[in-house]
Amino acid sequence: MIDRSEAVLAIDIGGTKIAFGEVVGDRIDNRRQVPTPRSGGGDALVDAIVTELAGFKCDAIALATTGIVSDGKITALNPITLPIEDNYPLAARLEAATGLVPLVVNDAQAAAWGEYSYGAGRGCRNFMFITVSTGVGGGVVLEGHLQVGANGLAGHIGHTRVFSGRSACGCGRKGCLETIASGTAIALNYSNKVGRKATAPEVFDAATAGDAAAQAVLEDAAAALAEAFANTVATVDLDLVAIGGGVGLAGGFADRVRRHVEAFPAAFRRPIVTAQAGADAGMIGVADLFMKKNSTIFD
Ligand code: BMX
Ligand code: ZN
Repeated sequence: MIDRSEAVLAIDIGGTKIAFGEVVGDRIDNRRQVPTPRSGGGDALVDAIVTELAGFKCDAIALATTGIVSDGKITALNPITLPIEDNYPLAARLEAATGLVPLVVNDAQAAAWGEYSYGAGRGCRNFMFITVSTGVGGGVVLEGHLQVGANGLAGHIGHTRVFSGRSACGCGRKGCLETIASGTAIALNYSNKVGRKATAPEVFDAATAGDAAAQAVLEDAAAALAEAFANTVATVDLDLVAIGGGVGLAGGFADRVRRHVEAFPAAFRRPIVTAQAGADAGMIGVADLFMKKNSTIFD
């Protein structure tokens, strides 16, 4: 058991679930989760969180959330992942409901900090974490500083464009990485190819069983991710990249990406490793950021 007086109550808001846990360092206690309300906007999200808070005793709250976070407000870049009004004042509404001042950080940025501090990125100077899940998210740590960016957009690699993809992305662009490599895209692209509905786990099972269409969809996703990695390496010169999320950690996926990266010219090649903190990296990262929030890690 962890000492609750030292714990931060960490909350991770995703498109399908909200996870809660009491965090000290990289240890999580009292972990639980509830479904994300998909209608009712930001107020429904806050109500769901406040209801669950009754089961916790922490007097410090830190939130990792899908979407662009700027100044405690969240905006969905891809509203298909989380339908919420623009600039929803999540921090202010939670403060009004609880009397506690929360820290709010993008989920992939928080997870990047969690992996950098306690997981696959330990010892790196320039590190990127990429989550391949409902969407494709990312976070970058340069010289020990988490990059949030001028408007909270830093690390959103899922909305960079690779190859000449034409599919419409929920963010309003065409051909984003997220339209090729996210769990949502893998399920949709395979379903369109074979003419019946399939989920991302079913695509992985079909690929393992030798289904050529499933293998092609996963290969396209891995190739697109590898290109996006190389673009980022060329921009900020990373030491290594960690890949996580339900799809990123699924059987053989990181190896597929690695094979593409290994075919690049040496200057663009970097080690691709799998994330170590699994689904909890966002909660661990945001709790750590909360503890250090008066330091200079955000600079
Ligand atoms: C989307 C975007 C990112 C997020 C990423 C992964 C929204 C609501 N989210 O690109 O902010 O980091 O998905 O999110 O626009 P996840 O929910 O799939 O983990
Ligand atoms: Zn996009």
